[in-house]
Amino acid sequence: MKASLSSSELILNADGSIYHLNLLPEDIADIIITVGDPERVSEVSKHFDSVEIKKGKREFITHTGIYSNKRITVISTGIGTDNIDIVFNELDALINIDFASRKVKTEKKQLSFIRIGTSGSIQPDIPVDSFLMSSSAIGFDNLLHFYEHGHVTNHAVESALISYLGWENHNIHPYVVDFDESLAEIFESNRIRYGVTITNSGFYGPQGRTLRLAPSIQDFNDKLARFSYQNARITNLEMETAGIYGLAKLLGHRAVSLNAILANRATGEFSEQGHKTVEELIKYTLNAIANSDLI
Ligand code: R1P
Repeated sequence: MKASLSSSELILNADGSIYHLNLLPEDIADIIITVGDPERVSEVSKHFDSVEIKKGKREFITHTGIYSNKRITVISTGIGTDNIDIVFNELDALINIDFASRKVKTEKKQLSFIRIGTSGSIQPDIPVDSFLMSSSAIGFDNLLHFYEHGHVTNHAVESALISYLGWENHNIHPYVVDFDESLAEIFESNRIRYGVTITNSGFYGPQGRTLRLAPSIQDFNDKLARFSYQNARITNLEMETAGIYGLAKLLGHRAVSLNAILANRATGEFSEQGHKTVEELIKYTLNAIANSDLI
């Protein structure tokens, strides 16, 4: 007999919805687009043929609707892997835990997650306004280390990076997780380049930006940009992808992360048409979903 989850572990609101996301099991589709910015949710759902659900709480805004015969949910995660922890555990609970009995279901369902996010390139040849799919993500945040089997990682790259950075005894232990290849195929085209994405726990110091506080690691981004392993190099920095890839893998879901490159940290440029670039990535993603066998 499986134990029931207590009220303090599986927290439900008075209407039976899950605690932070404020959603009921029937509110979500099997195809889920995640975006960071809550305002980007309607930028996606404005393209839907119809919208059946609009709900939200805090930074977690959800719209579910139909686009070209596909039922799709778009949800904002806000910024960072701490929020990814909430969004992925609660979305998974909506489909894989029976809320009446509070027990994990025997038959698990798989979701397909597509992140439409923004990111900064650290390579001069990856220009602003380009699209990049993260073929793997390196987490410098610590999220995955709090889960059993959280080491769902590519150990070879991880060891090479730790040794390259001289971080054998450092208090940050990077974890490396790959995308889901079968899901990635849907979004392939000559418009998309592939890259290795670093996910970090902040936007300034952790991404090598200095306003008033000096960084603890000198030339951090240049150092990362020069790392190479079996012809792969680190291409860009953002704040969610490693958490998304890691939790998707641990929970048995599929995930890819698509990045609109808005900054080039190597050349110091920032996109002058960021909104248009994100809009193009949204249309690109929806079109790829429409032409796929995803259901
Ligand atoms: C920082 O400005 C935010 O932008 C990027 C980072 O990952 C971080 O969340 O992604 P989003 O535009 O999807 O939020």
